[in-house]
Amino acid sequence: MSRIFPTICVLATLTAACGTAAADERADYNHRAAERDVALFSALDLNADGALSRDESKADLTLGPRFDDADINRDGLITREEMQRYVEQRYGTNDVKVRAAPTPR
Ligand SMILES: [Ca+2]
Ligand SMILES: [Ca+2]
Repeated sequence: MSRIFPTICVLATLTAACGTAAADERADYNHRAAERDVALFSALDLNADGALSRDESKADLTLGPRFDDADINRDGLITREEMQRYVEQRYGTNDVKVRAAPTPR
């Protein structure tokens, strides 16, 4: 018994450390994925109206199929607010912000 207890303690410590590392990796992955979606939103908004139409979103093979998930009110446009909410819900992060639309030229 006295020899087993230290081994159990070491295993418990290693397990906890692995769990923390896995959680950190997941958080990093989610943060990068959120940044990618936010960058896509800006890049695909070709007419710079601050919203993505279904046609604009089709230019990206990963965002197009998720259009309906992000278009919360189903009006055929993903607004900045909808994209912000989508990113927060999908990736569990609120530290990646959808930027305002650039000033039209
Ligand atoms: Ca647009
Ligand atoms: Ca919408």
